[in-house]
Amino acid sequence: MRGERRLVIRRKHLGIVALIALSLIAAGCHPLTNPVDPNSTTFTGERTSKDPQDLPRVLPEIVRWRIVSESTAGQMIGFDVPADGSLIEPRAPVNAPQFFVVAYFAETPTEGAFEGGLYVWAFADSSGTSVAQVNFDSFDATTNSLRLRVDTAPQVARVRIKFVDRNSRVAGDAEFSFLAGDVNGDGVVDAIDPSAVAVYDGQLADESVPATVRADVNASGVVEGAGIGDPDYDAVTSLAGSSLTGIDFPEL
Ligand SMILES: [Ca+2]
Ligand SMILES: [Ca+2]
Repeated sequence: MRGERRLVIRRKHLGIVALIALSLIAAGCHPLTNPVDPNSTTFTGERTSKDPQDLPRVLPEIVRWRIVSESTAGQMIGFDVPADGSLIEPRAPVNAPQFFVVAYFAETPTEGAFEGGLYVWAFADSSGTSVAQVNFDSFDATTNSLRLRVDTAPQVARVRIKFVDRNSRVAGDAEFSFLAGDVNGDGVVDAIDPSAVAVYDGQLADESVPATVRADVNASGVVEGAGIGDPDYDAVTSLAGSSLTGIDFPEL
């Protein structure tokens, strides 16, 4: 499934447009015509092009991606998403909404930088019919990060997400996978995964020890998985048999 949404962050945009229009009127300019031939030797203006690569990038580059989930204690805990697509998100959180994907921009987006931009996503599962929705959640000006909420996150899927600006220039993209119960991250849920939970039984999910976050399969904030009857252990055993084998990353 592929989807896309317009970026809807607007800050004083209408005011800026009005200001520019008034300035052009005051200067006697008309913004829609250019009397100078761009191919003449006297042309000093900036050439325009339909090729996005020739246009400036409006949105800053995205330099970091994370996937996080809110624990029952209210903490946002998760993982950095490496560029090689190797991250497998193993959790099946008890809380809803389930997951947030966070994109960190290299610098503060300029006024109106989000105007006309898009984020695009695609999910692929074994049947090709994953129906997850990705919705804008918030923008944090302190960390220059934009947070997307993944509703009805699939338990087995390959995912791609991309941001493009109004010039169709890519600000950044990410790929990762969901495989609930794959605590050791090898792409299958089998008999090894419950033992990977049991190792961390009783420990808090701690980002400085990513294996504890992986073992906290229900994202409660603590690993409860010594054996049968413990929530994280039971969650993994109930998911045994699922796999990412044969599922390719979708096109965007
Ligand atoms: Ca596994
Ligand atoms: Ca837990």
